[in-house]
Amino acid sequence: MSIPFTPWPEPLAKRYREKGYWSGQPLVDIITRHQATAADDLALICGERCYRYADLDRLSSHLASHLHQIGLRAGATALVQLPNIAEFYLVYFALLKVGIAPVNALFSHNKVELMSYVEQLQPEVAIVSSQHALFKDNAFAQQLRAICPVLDHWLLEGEASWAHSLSALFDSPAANVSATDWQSTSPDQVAFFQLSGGSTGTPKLIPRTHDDYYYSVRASAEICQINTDTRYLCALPAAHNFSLSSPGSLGVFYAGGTVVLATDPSAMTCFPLIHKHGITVTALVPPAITLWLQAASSFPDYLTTLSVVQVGGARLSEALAKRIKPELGCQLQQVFGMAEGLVNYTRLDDDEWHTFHTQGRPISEDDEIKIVNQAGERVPTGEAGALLTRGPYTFRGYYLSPEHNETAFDQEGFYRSGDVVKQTESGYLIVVGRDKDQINRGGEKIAAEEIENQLLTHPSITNVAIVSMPDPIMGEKSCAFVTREDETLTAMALRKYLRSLGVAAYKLPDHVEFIDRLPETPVGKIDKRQLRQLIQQIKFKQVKES
Ligand code: OOB
Repeated sequence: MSIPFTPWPEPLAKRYREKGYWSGQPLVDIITRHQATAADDLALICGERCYRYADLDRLSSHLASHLHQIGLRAGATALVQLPNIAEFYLVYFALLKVGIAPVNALFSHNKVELMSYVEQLQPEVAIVSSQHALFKDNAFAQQLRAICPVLDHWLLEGEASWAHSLSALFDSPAANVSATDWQSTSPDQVAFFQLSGGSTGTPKLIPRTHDDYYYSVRASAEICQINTDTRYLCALPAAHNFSLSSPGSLGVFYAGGTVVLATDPSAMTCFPLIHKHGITVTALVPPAITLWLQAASSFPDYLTTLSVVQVGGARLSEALAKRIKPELGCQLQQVFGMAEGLVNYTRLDDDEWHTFHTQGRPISEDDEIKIVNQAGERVPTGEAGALLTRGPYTFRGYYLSPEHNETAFDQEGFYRSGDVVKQTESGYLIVVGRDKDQINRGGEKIAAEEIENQLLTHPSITNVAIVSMPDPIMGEKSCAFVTREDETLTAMALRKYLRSLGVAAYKLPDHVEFIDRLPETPVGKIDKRQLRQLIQQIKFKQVKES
């Protein structure tokens, strides 16, 4: 049984193979390749726990044997939700070994997101943590089971009695199962699912094949000059495409370096870890960089080993970009990527202009970039337009979403990223805006339509539009413009309502404006441009008055 996905057209697939991008290796090769030569090298540090490459391989095989023993086979899917702990990688590699494709939900995800993933994927196994409020008892697990009758197996990290303990499954292999019994999926098939930031009503899943993802990991490790001496601090959510593969922990494992896990990207958490473990590289979103810059002078000597800090996920201002070297003492690398595929990096030997002013250039010479105007025609170099892309590691279709895929791709199979960019003569991209209906809250993506749909289920709300508003730290925050039937409905009640539905906390509107009527465009659509201007005026007035 194989997992359905939209394949690349054969001529392109042939080209990607011939050029060596698609190597025909399964993703788990990232750790198994070290067993002959570097099994004893330090791979992962999580708190006081240290894992060598041999340990990653052995422990993930133990879990793989249990997954096999309970009857799970290649072609199945899994729901995984774990915080930044070593088990995240052990589980990931175990699932890859037996050919079960996981979706790795963010730990900040809540009922709404998990229900949507489970509904779409129909996983047979869920691996979750009792640290998460949803899994303190089995009530929510039963709700998931109700929408997914095949979800028979629950493995729980942490203390709770209602499911099998995950940690026990690492202790020893299952009886009568050996590594020759199980098999990963074929390298040209789906390895796992990435999460789309989304701009539609339901969160979309991105099938990633072994071939395409492994290429992006190898090429990223090379561009970022990762080697056995690299000590990478993973401070963003481990499942995010940036911290997983750009080059992320997988790039570091591939190159034989060491990954150190941080629970969160705050300076208070990260600076002592950098100091203690001699961290050389890390990846951050712009709001975290702002906080690091504020804290750095109070911690002299803590960051001396740090040589590169990557910043991506949202636009980094030039002003911040220029402060990184003098104040943190390390080099900046800008990263503009997406879970759907395309990743751009400024190169470590770029001049200052490219490093400060651009968001980098694509990984591959076979990443095809199209920048078009509203009529869909290519714009001249240097002019802004909508970014479309296709290439050896950019997906060709969201999971089981034929209708949405019709509009998400153009006739030639280029993915419409929803970003508005300019390309320099030197081939670098500058992100200037967005034409997708999404709020980028400091790297966390909110699909406006998803939250609007949730709010429209409230009996007192007659209409709603979610737009971004500028924020000095987060870059953007979210603002809901609401028309209501009941004048007593408050912003607090509305947020409470969303929380009761189980929407992830970061998606709750930061600000609510009640309004008599939502402005419309000449064709009768809600005029979000006008609303974005309106909230800026309101905020500006409030600042002036205070
Ligand atoms: C990364 O991935 P996603 O899937 O969470 O978000 C992708 C979107 C992009 O389409 C763009 O709108 C925005 O996030 N974005 C940036 C950016 N990096 C991402 N906007 C401006 N400047 C940047 N440097 O965010 C992601 C995936 C892999 C590597 C890095 C980031």
